[in-house]
Amino acid sequence: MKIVDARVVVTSPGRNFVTLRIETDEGVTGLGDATLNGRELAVVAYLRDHVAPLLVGTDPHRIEDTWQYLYRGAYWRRGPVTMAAIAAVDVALWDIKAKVAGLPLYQLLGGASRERVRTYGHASGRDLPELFDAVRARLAEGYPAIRIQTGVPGLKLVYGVRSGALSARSVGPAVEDWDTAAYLRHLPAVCEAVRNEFGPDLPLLHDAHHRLTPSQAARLGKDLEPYDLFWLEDCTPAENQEGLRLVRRHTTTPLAIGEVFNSVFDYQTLVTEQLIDYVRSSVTHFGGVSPLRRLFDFAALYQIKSAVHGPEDISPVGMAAAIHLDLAVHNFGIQEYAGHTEATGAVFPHAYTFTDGYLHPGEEPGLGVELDEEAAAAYPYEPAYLPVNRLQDGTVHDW
Ligand code: CS2
Ligand code: MG
Repeated sequence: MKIVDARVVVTSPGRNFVTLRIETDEGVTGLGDATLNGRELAVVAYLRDHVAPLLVGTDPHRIEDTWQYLYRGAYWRRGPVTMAAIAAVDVALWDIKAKVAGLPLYQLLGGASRERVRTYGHASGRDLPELFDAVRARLAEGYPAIRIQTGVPGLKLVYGVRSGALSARSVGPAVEDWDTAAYLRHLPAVCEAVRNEFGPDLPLLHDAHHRLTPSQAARLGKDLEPYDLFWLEDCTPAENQEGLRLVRRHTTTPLAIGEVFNSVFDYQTLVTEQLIDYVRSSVTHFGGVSPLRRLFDFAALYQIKSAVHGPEDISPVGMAAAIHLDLAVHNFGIQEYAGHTEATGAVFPHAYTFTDGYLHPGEEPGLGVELDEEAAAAYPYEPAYLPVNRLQDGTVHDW
């Protein structure tokens, strides 16, 4: 079997998605997600101009060799653009291999380790009544766990809250405002109110979105201990992996990190020193199914679990790959699932199901996702940026 074509399809059914389609001389095709929110066209160029020509004529079954060829052969290793491009190739080749085998991808990853995949959904509100309504809505949809994000008194636009657009469709980035002291004062009271309203058992998650120093993160983790969070996510920018030592010394609140990581080396200290409890990378941003499975196996040595990143900017192709992995790996933790628009579902018909808060990849051979290119053509790319965060004095802060 030989690859005869590798094409990049950009479509924007509500938000931009970048998809790689690989075609073989035996008519079997594979799909891979290459969406990098806010920098999509960089990955398009990387794939279209530098990778696709190298794939034509190669054997699609040689997934590991192709991965190593693209990773080591580029010389300039790692980084979100490179690894999203390599991920798309890796996933498309796994899609092809599983289709040829006539098996859903999870069967090639060791088969099912569970019956279904537990998810968590997003609930946010500018104030408590709005937040409570959102939690109730997620509970009504069956979510077994819920991430809570809230406005902060005195701030206009805050990450994760309805008016804080995730992928602002604008000429330039929306500007959100931030005040760490106000946030640190406010969040514990929000968690206490949610616990009082919804009880002690509902698994609650919160995403600090990289905004705290290690000592501020330590303080917040400690302040939230009475509310028994399932996790506190991205509590501090974790490129400084050693910073998590300080946090871990002061709090037992479980920690989740890694959605912006694209290499196992980004996690090395965090995992070997057990500084975190969940690894958050997505298939799309970590180089594909092949390296993400290796990360999960590495994390398992330290009793750390998977928690694949799954917001709306991971396409149904990337989501399907994640769900196959989630079903198969032993140290599965939880899967983020924000769902997609109806238009996205029409562009990417898929076999995976979301039922009462749990996902299943389905039994279709391969990933179980198709790309309707006619439908995709109706949604041309639109420039879109992620917001930028500024402190009250105008200083750029982590978003
Ligand atoms: C967030 C993401 O889902 C999460 O945990 O951190 O929504 C993140 O803000 C977006 O993926 C950025 O594109
Ligand atoms: Mg996050």
